Amino acid sequence: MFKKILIANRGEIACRVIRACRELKIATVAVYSEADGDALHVRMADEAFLIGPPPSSESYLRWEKIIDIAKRAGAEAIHPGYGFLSENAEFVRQVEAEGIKFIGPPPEAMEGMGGKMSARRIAIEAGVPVVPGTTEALTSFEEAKEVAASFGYPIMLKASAGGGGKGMRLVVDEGDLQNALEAAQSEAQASFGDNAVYIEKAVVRPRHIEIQVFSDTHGNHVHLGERECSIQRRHQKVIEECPSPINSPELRQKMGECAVMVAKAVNYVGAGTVEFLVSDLDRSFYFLEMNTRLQVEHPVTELVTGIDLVREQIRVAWGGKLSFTQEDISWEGHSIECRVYAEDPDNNFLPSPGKITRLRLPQGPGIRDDGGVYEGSEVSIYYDPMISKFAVYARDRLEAIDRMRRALQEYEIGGIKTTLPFFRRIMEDEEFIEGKLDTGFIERFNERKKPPEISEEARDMALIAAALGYSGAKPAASGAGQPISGPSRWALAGRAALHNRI
Ligand code: MV4
Repeated sequence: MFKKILIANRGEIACRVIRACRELKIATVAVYSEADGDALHVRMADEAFLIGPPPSSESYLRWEKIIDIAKRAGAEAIHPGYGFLSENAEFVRQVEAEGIKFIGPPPEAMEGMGGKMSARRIAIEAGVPVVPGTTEALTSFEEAKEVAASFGYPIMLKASAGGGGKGMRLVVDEGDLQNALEAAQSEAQASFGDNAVYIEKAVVRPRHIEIQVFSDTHGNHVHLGERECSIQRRHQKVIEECPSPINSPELRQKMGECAVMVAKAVNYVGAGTVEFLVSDLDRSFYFLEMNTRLQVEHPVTELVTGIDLVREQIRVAWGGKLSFTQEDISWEGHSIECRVYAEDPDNNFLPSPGKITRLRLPQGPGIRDDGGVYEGSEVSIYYDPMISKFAVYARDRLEAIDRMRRALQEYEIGGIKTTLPFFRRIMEDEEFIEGKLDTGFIERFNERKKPPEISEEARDMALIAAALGYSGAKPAASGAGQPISGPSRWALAGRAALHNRI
């Protein structure tokens, strides 16, 4: 096994990888920017090296410096985490040219899946259903008009190089096509230096469900089931769960087989994720893209399958065979993860950097916190403001929701605003509890939670009712528990006293 690994990342994912290394008795090398001298990953690693100024373009993306440190420190492998250099095929080639193992897929697999059009061609070739559409860049408005008419509106224009919704437009009829095409192309050019845009038929109210795949260098390819990731805000996942509320053994098997077909088609190695859009109407599913990295939301799969994906990544990079076969994998219980961000949910999710003056993590049954901060750490403006991923595990979905509610009450982060209050509200939401999830969930949720436009008289009555302790709230539909609308009064009083707030 490797004796020493360099982690080319920061925050919670660097900490996650260091934890796996420690269990494997592998020494760890951290790299850090000038903004991260006191960061948790630096404290956790056996060694740490400064790589440059705070902006990631001058630190975490400087691959030549990172490779140089790996060589100096004697690291035999580099784990890229997610983001930063994790899907950069050129980086992989440079790492391997120095005789260092890259913990991830071969560069050819990254390139094959790197562009949406190329990924679609590979999936079609493999016999996997893709959303009806084209696989070549549009060359003119006339062509776009013809193609769109042949598929029927609504259609989506998508940038081949796209990600995060950039260069993507929904077009509901021909009248909007020309403007949308020009906008998508210029956005794609500006964001990715590539104006290639193609057409897909739009799937109405889709679910975003992805399949975790794993491959080794001995030709074994397996899947570890699905993650439901429909709850997103501005193309950022917010809550993920496993299994999907619409899961059935048949659907999992069908999607799993398709995901494995994609992995095989690109000679995949390591942990990967195949994304699908799933129609709520008939549960038909379509390949969307493949992420050639370990994903943020991997813990929900780990909790339900019992498999440590990072440990397995390291084993596979070393050249070992997968430690399990497809038949060995089973799914037990239900897991839900909330991404805790240093953002103000009551102010349009404005980033809220600053010092974490208080941190109290939930404890007790069925809890997992993948954090990257500690009490006293600074949340910097330079990087993604996700400070922790918080997951619960229970026997079934309703028990998991009850557990998440309880845990979110225990969870306290002081000094900065976080998305914790937002999650407390979602866990009380009827649509969420019923598992009616699609990519429009957050938007509808925000509409539902908007304070209603009411007369002053009605508002006064409501205020009086509130003061008298009346509540119009319906009990939530959860099986086990009663709805919890925030901490109980004794808890609040106790906490306030503790903090000298009273
Ligand atoms: C779609 C779609 C409907 N039909 N493609 C958004 C980001 C990108 N990864 C794919 N996206 C979508 N592609 C077709 N043909 C709807 C979305 C979409 C979406 C997908 C997943 C999660 C959230 C979303 C929010 C809006 C739109």
